[in-house]
Amino acid sequence: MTRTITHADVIVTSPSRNFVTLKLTTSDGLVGWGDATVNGRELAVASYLRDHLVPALVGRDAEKIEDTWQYFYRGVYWRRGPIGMAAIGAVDMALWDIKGKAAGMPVYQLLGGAVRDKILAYTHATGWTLPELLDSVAVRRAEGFRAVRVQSGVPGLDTVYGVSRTPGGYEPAGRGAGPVEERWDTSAYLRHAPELLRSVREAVGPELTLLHDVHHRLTPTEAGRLGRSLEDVDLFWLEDVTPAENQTLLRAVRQHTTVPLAIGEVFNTIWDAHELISERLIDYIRMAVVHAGGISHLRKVLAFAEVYQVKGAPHGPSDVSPINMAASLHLGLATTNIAIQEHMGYDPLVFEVFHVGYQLADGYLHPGEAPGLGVDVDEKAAAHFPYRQAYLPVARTLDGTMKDW
Ligand code: GCO
Ligand code: MG
Repeated sequence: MTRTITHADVIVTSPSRNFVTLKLTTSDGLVGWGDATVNGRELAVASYLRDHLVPALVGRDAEKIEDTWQYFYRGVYWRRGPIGMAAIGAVDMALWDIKGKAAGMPVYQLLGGAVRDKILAYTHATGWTLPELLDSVAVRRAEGFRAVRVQSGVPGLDTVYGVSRTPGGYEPAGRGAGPVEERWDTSAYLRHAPELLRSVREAVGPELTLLHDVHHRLTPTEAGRLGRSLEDVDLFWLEDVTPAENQTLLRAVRQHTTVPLAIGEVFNTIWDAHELISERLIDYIRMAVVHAGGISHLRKVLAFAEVYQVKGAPHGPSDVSPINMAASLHLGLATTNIAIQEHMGYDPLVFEVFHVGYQLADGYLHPGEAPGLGVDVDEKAAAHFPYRQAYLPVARTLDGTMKDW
């Protein structure tokens, strides 16, 4: 019996923030779910799916995951890019979900089975000042986390990436008609960050795993200097030190510091990272399942990285849906060179729409044993939260020049 795709529906919902979800239904009544969310550009992916992929999906053989991936990647001519790759990523996730449900197995079993019992998670701590940041770290530790990303305010700046001015989690996307403009001052940041991170390490002791995200703000020279000044802090990694479109620039950073480097949350194919990996200019590759064209492509990126002892550490912010998180956990459980999974967490409203089977306990994640990806979407609940316009901020330097956010 051929299992064909009979329906492909795109759902845009906003339970506290926007998510784009693909639903595939097969001729024998199976349903597969995929995440297609690109923060701040949600409707572009929804249109790419609805207007361009859905017409070609209906009637296709639902069993042919790899062939469908190749069909949409090679068949598009204008290939790569975040919008197209997220759309392919959603199709790919949904097809793995269907294959798992058809087999009665969790997707990690289809990927070769578990190579570990559970996946180490890291979460975020945020504070405007050092005492606030330390309080936030203490809360995260009390929740069981063993690895925490620490971000703090910078004296002289009143908005800083990763830092919340209100209690609770940090959410960069602002709802409204246009992006918020933030100010950035690299000198102020470089004067402040080393001392701040050293103080955090002294306060928390040697065992807690600490990470820090620079969010694409530095030149290679500045990044080398920062890395060197942080070597005694024992960071698990320093993330996104440069914008990294130019992969070869990371060579300069490597020449100056042995601080572990992580990069890649905005990459979408191996072609964004092949030199970084093959020259071992990074230690961790951060692509998310959705933005990297799904499980099928990220699996290949990770296999390539394994050859060079580069590890995977998938992006897991609040702006990819729990379907992506589940897919990441299935891949993570079955892939030897996954080091850690980001788990920023979600607003409770998100779980009114997305019912998840994955578990977080004692600082570790597990995808669960339900067939497929193990996430169900409540379409009625989704309909209660219509799309709302939202943007990520933009950044300018103190003289008003546009800067990478
Ligand atoms: C991270 C990221 C996010 C991004 C966000 C943009 O490391 O988790 O940097 O916080 O800023 O995903 O949409
Ligand atoms: Mg990041």
